[in-house]
This record gives sequence, structure tokens and C-alpha cells, in this order.
Amino acid sequence: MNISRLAAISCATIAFASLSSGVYAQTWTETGDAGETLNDYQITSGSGSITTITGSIATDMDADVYRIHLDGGVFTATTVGNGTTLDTILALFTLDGDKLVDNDDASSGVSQSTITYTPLAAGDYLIGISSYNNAPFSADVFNPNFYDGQGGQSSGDYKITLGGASFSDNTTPLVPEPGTLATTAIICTGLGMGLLVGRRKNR
Ligand SMILES: [Ca+2]
Ligand SMILES: [Ca+2]
Ligand SMILES: [Ca+2]
Repeated sequence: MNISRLAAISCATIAFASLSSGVYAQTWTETGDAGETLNDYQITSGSGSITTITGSIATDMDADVYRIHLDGGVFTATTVGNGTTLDTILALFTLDGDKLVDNDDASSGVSQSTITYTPLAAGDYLIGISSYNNAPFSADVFNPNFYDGQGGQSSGDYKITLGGASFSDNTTPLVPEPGTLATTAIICTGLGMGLLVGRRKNR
């Protein structure tokens, strides 16, 4: 087999392996500022399980609400151990705005939060994060706000680790992590350079 053809096949194989090895971005990153009402929550979009939401409580009074799909088994969400200094509150709501569960501090001396909840049915729900003591409430069409916007005492970046959930808009094609593509590109570029040098030497 001609060596350049072999290199092309190698690159294709590496790219395919990257795509099929499950190295996908299962993270939703807050786009702009996620809303905190029934009318402007942010819809997570991707493919398959969602394992992480990252974002920012930009001011003490900021709160962010995201729409996710609960798969039907035990659902977990936590900010514990994720490197944030935010004093978080996590809350889970129905699409109608009813608050199902919330948590301020996961345990004594830990100001980050953990929720564990088994939904009656699989489906879409809303998860909210705020800064203590910007407390979560049930919302409805007459008062669509989940938070009163008072009492927040810290701000900064957060990372919510999720279990038992999928993207709400589960239609976006899988996208490999940028690092995987970059590695593939470097390997293939390296192969191409090697071939070029090899050819010049053979002249
Ligand atoms: Ca935000
Ligand atoms: Ca917000
Ligand atoms: Ca807390």
C-alpha cells in the first residue's frame, strides 16, 4: 500500500476512534446568563446523558435555572467537591413551576449543596442554582419568578455534577471534546510533515 494512503487511513481511523470512544462533551455551559423565571430558563441541548452544568452566579442576586430531562431513576445533583467557593442552594422544579426539593448545605460545615430525588415519571424538569440566601420558591403564571432576588451573599463560578439526567433538547449531534480533535489534528499534521520530508529525501 502506498504510504500516503496508509497515513490517510490512519488519520481517519484515529478520528473515528475519537468519535466512537465516548469522548464527548456531556457538559452544558451557561450561555450568557440563564434566566430564573418560568419564562426565561435555559434549555440544555446535546445528545445523551448530561453530566455537568457549568456557569456563573454573576452577582450575589443572580440565580440560574436550566431545563433538563430526568431519566426516571434516582436523580442526583451536587456542587460539593467541585472547587467552588460559592455558598450554593440547589432546587428542582416541575415545568409548571412547583418546587419538588431543595438543599442549601449538603452537611454541617459544607456550604455547597446536594439533591437526591426520584421522579414519579421520566420527563423534563428544571434545576436551579442560587447563592445563599437567595431562596427558591414555587413559581406560576401569575408570579413566574423562582427567586425573590434578595439575600444572596456570594458570587462566582459553579459546576453542578448530575446523575440520572439527559439533555432536554436531545437532538444535537455528538461533538467530541475540543482536546480530542486538536490531538487528532496534531497527529495527522505530524504524519503529513513526515511524509513530505520522506518524499524530499527520496528525490
Ligand atoms: Ca448566571
Ligand atoms: Ca441568571
Ligand atoms: Ca449553601
